[in-house]
Amino acid sequence: MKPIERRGGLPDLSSIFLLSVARPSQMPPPGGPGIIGLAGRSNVGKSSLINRLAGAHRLARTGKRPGATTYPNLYRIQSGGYFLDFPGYGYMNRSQGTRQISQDVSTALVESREDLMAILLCVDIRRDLLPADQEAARWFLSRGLPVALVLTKLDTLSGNGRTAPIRGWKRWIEEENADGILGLFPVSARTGEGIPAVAELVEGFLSGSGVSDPEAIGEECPPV
Ligand SMILES: Nc1nc2c(ncn2[C@@H]2O[C@H](COP(=O)(O)OP(=O)(O)O)[C@@H](O)[C@H]2O)c(=O)[nH]1
Ligand SMILES: [Mg+2]
Repeated sequence: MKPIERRGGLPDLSSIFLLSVARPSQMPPPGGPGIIGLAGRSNVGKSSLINRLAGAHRLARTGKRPGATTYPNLYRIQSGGYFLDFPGYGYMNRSQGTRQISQDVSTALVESREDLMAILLCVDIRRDLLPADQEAARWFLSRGLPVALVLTKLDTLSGNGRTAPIRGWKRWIEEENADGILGLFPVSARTGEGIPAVAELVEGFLSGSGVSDPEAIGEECPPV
């Protein structure tokens, strides 16, 4: 794979939208470049994060309407790799049937794609630790997938307001004591704060180096 180029010191993750994946057979054949999954409740800022990482405004559709994304959306990172944006869990306004189908596709992809390298599990920094988020993290980990906890919308909280949620998640990571947890990544897609750490993480996985020292990543967190 050709090395990921850097723009002003940041990995260049420019991407194009490929397709909404209704069936696993629509995915690129296995054995190609790695895939980075994004998961989280709907409206948490997954699409905005992709846009920010890719350096594009309108690549992934963002909006306030929960559940607007039914199927996982696949983006190709030009320098090699993919973003796979899973539909938000916890949305209520889809028919049971559609919800079931889209979950089945997501589950099938998580269980079958060995080229899925890591999950960016997005959590709104203003929300408490919700059972759905904790269960999702455990589920990905149980399938051997490393999970980075991305705390989104960092700009909505001031320095002091950030302390409690970051502490809460740090405590949870300690209690969980799972090898695959890559650390906490507070970010704002709006201001770009925290984005370089996530871009470096993505680049690390796509260039095959993965993350050998999770402690090094933990230090990217603002001091609490
Ligand atoms: N303040 C703030 N709002 C954000 C941020 N990221 C996303 N949003 C807003 O949150 C809403 C949902 O974002 P979206 O990316 O569509 O979430 P998704 O459903 O997880 O893909 C939109 O109104 C975004 O403008 C952020 O970093 N800061
Ligand atoms: Mg979205």
